[in-house]
Amino acid sequence: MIKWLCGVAAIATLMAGANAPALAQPKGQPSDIPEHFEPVTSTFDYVKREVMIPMRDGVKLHTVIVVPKGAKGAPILLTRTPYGASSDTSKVQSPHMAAILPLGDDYAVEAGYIRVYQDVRGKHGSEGDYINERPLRGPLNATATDHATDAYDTIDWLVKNTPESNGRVAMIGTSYDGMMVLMALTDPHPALKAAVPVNPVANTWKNDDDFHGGAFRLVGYDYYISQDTAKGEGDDLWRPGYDDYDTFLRAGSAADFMQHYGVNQLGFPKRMADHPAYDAFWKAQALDEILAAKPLKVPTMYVASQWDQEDMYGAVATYQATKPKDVNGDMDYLVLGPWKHGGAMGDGSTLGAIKFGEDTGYRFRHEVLLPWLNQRLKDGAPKADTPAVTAFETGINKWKTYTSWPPKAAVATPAAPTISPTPLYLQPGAKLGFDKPHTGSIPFGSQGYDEYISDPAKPVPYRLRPVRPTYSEGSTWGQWLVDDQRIFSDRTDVLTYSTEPLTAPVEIAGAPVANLFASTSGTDVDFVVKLIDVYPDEVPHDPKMGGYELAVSMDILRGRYRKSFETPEPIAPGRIEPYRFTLPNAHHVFLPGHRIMVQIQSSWFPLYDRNPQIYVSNIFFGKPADYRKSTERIFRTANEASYVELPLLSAAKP
Ligand code: PG9
Repeated sequence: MIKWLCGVAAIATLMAGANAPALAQPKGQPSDIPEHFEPVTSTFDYVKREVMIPMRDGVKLHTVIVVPKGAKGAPILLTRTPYGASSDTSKVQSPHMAAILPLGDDYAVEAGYIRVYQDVRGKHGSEGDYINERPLRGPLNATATDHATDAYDTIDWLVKNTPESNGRVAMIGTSYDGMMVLMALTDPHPALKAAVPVNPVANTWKNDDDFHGGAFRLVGYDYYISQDTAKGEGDDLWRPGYDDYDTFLRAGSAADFMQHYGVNQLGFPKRMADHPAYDAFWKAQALDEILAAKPLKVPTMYVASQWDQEDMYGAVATYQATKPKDVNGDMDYLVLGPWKHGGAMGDGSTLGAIKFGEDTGYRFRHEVLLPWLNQRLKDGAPKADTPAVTAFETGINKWKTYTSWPPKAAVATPAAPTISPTPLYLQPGAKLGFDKPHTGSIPFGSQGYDEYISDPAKPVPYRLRPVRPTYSEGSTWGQWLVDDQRIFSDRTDVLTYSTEPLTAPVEIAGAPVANLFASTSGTDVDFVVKLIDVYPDEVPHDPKMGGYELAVSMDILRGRYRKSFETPEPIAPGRIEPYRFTLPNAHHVFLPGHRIMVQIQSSWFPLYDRNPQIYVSNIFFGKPADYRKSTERIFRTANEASYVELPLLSAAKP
């Protein structure tokens, strides 16, 4: 039809051209695009306002305020983010507030909260300079502003300029946004009535994001390329191939990778390379330690994920550091769920192959978080009676409540259970058991250790290859902690120990602790310890889970930090030394018929950079010739008994 009309018009023009003088070309025809288009929003159930809020130093921060239409006396829920306030408030174009906001805001929309997102200074629509993880005012920040003052000034402005509000504000945020919540708590505005740091970055060196046990997370470089190369969202880090295992191995050391890919132009990655140990630089910004030294002023619900692939440290550590100050028991709360990073704010029905029997994220938001917030934010809301600790127990898929974390009671009762730290020992024949090795438990003619060769030229992958880039399309990065560990148990550079099938449940609540007695033929070495639940060979209701090796808790220690995170020390070749390190928190039941497994290895690549295995002053700058094979021995004798200490909830041994 259009074609036909065009044809007719063309013929008409031609004919006109043949018989008549040429028509003057019309000048300045009005554009079809109006100078200002006014969207018609009268049917919308919300009003969206975009404002620039002035901070005390004159810098203005871009803030999006979404108000339920007709709201009066409504509380405000504020998130400060480096990831884009506009995108957080425009998931789709819709007349419905619930549709334009992230899924995890469902409870707040249903309860009539005013939702506010703000770009932190220097990012997206906000003025000012961007400093990644800008330290609080003090030795590392000589200016008069930080994220605490920006939160303060923002809240001050919001309560004075949002006529629909009741003057009460809560802050919530996940990960970096969770760190913004923690920073606001260091000097809170009086209108800040509740805080919810979800998987917050509290201590970047101590197991949040970039360092674990002193080993450095190579795969984090993607984050800095997309986050720190542009005011808005930067490009993804390019790749020469499909498998990150090859990409990182070919690059060499972390510094070589930085140079090859241009990461060495960025401030924060450079600062990390300059501060490989837990020195004054990291301590001055350790939010768990900073908040522990401040009075508790704002009720806070810390939200942790059992399988947080990024920030598994911050929530529990900051809760535990601040809880002793909560003398009346109404300031500090902890929730531990069966989630990945940020999973509390999504659909928490499954994680990878693991099913939880319900949408645990939805239940948390509606039945735990919302009543707790309402009590503090809404006029006349009922008391929520939130327990100090709410934790989902995986294995049996049940929510439990406790008065402390880990659960401790002077006298244990079913209502107030307590943990007893219980060693699960490595034993001869690749076995694990609760009986301590004793003199004579080593069969005649065999040694009291197991050994393997760790070769930095062939590091153990952290997941099945090809390892896809962290944030690539369709990436399953968020579920790598629940990957089946079966593919590693028969590698010759991985030691694997397991119990017999259990005859009674083994229930843990808290942080398992790895205790190795080990020697190396080199002068530095990493140890990775994995605590694994091995499913029975057959699982009739879910056949693909037959024999599945589900990691319940695992982490890494860089040997040079075995005595002190601040002062690294070489290892004497061949000397047997203790290596003790805490694994991430877990609340799990190993069920009858299952087996408990421990895997030990000396690399986890390319999640972490390779240890050269000879002592160099800064591993970031290791040279190709520094990377050497070494032999690791893990001891299991009466005097040098290696074990994983389980936070057993029932004192009874299986
Ligand atoms: N875990 C992310 C991050 C924060 C800070 C530095 C690097 C990564 C995040 O999701 O915000």
